[in-house]
Amino acid sequence: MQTRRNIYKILESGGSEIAAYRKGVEVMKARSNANQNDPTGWIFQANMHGTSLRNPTFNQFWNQCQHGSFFFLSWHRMYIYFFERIVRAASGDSNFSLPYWNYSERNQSVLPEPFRIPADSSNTLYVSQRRNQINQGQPLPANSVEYRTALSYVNFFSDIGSLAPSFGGGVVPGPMQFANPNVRGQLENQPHNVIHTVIGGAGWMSDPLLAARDPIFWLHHSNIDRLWEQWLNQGQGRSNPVNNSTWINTKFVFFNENGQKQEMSGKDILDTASQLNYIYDDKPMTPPPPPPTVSFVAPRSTQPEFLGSTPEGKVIQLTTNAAEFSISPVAQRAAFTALPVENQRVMLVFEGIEYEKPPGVNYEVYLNLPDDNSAPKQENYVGTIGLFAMEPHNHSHAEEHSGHDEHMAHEHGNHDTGEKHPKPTVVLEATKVVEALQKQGKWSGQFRISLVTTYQDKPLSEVRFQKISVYTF
Ligand SMILES: [Cu+2]
Repeated sequence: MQTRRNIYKILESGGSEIAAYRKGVEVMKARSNANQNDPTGWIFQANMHGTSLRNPTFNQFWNQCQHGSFFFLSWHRMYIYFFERIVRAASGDSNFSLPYWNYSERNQSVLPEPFRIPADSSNTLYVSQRRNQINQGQPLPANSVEYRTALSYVNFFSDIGSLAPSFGGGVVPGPMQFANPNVRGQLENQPHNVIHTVIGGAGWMSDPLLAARDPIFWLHHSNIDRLWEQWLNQGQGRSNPVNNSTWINTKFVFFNENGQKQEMSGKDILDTASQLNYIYDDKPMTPPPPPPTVSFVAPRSTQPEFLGSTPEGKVIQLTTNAAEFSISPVAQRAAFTALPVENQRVMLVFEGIEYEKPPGVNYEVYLNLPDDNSAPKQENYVGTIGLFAMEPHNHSHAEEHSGHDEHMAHEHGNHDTGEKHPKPTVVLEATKVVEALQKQGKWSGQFRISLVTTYQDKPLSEVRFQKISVYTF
């Protein structure tokens, strides 16, 4: 049995994982340099997640990553499982397990030192294509690492077309690299997407076509995989979608440490210990701290009740680091000022999100901030929209490339404005903020929604929302 350990514990108490990871990454990079089509090479493995490179023989194995659907967690579990085996063999350390980075612990929110220092090419775990603040050792912003809200959702998935939030994402009929019409799963949005963009800035981790080239990608996904285990361990009805035959039976293709093709499907990865021979060092775990909202089973098939939205047909275009929108509940729901009714939930829905290339920012969402120009207050914080893996990738426009070039500018999406792309939706729950404001007598029934980028930087590409709506369950 292999144990995936906390990277900070490894740094404190010693362990062979970091040296083995260095060695493994080095060997894998050398393989890519010798033969770019070696499936156990560093770049090939990253291409399996995403790439703008094209190769007639290998296209079928590349660009497989699953985002925006209920395959998000299962596909990434399979992906890092085979990667871990490849590193183990390449490193020559048969005990190697992929560490995880638990950035949500306050004293562990700095990018672990081996990934930052030395900050040059002698360090195979360092890449310069990250946000400067992160490589300089600044802690990740506190809001960005919030995971308890995601873990509070009991339902793994939501149905096609439903606006209901879920832990693991929306149902899709089959694999889709960017399942954009869907509502993002809560764990995928935050912390997963948010952390990608916080680390990446204008660099690799913000872009699904380059993200897996950063050695920290794999520790981030090891942590997301661990949070899936934590979610299950909380019980109270939480379970994997074992009755959904699409989720259980859809096969994905990977390569093992010998470069042999391997197929895997949902039914092969339900129990990490008995099926994949690994556990996390915090299992069995004590339940995580109480979530900010009580456990919630979103009604999967009933549609929530519409309360209001920004003007229909007026696309929101964001090029700034902050913006504000007002929404008045529709007339017949004026009684909404009496919220909260017991068990009523309030959801902010950001529909039809779109950009041409990764914007490298996230928008934090605040509700009804005071008009005094003070810094955004935590009691008004609803959640963060993680702007990752949402752009309308259109591979047919990319050129054929035979070589690999890490710094190659690549075509993002399709600039033919006439074409309609399916666009993703993010749902953030505002119930606790509405309740808190009401308790203080500050709730007017109006929704004033503020969007603020985490580092006060502007998006690298215009971010568009079809509209922002408010719904209640
Ligand atoms: Cu990811």
